[in-house]
Amino acid sequence: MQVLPSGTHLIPGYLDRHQQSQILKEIRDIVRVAPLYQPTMPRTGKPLSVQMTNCGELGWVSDKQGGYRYQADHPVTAKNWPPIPRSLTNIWHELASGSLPPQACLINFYQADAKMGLHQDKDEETFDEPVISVSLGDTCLFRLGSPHRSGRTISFKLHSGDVLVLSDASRMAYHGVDRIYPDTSTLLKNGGRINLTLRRVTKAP
Ligand code: MD3
Ligand code: FE
Repeated sequence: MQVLPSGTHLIPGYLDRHQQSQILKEIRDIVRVAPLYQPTMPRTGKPLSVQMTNCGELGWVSDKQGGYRYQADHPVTAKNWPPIPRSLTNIWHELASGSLPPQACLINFYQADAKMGLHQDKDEETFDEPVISVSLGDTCLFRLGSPHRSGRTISFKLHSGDVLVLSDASRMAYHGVDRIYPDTSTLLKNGGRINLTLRRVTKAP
């Protein structure tokens, strides 16, 4: 068995198939009003391979001009993000007990060739609360390091229904998605992987 860095809690199969389908249906409703878009890198304008949208009062966005940031509106439609479904806020309160409710839920969609380079999540004003990640659809190879870019990393798979909680030391850990394993889940009709990350963004008032 693999030892995860302190503050990392992986809960394999936290969501059963019925719960996964229910959440997927809610995500499809969200994507209908807040369509997936292709974010681009700050300065270079190079597209990320992952398509994104959000729900919640704030959403994470990135483009050439404005860089990485949180904002209340969709960058293409200019409409406010739809609310985070109860099914997801419930998971947050089950696993991040005592935290205020999540403000942001980033929805990442990976097709077979998409990946996410090693990075830290540091666009939030506060790092005191955990980040909670929900995986749906095809399996991925996830890589988790330390708060130092050159630190050692461990790799493990994330399967549909797995939930990962990153708190304390692991909240600032470098992490990324090295690859998607196509056709490893039947949850999404046309394949691919969805990752949902629930976060607090602003400092408590
Ligand atoms: C470790 N997403 O959206 S989720 C991201 O699978 C992101 O889509 C990946 O990295 C994905 O920023 C990984 C697991 C995850 C999320 C946030 C973390 C791991 C984390 C924050 C700190 C440390
Ligand atoms: Fe991240």
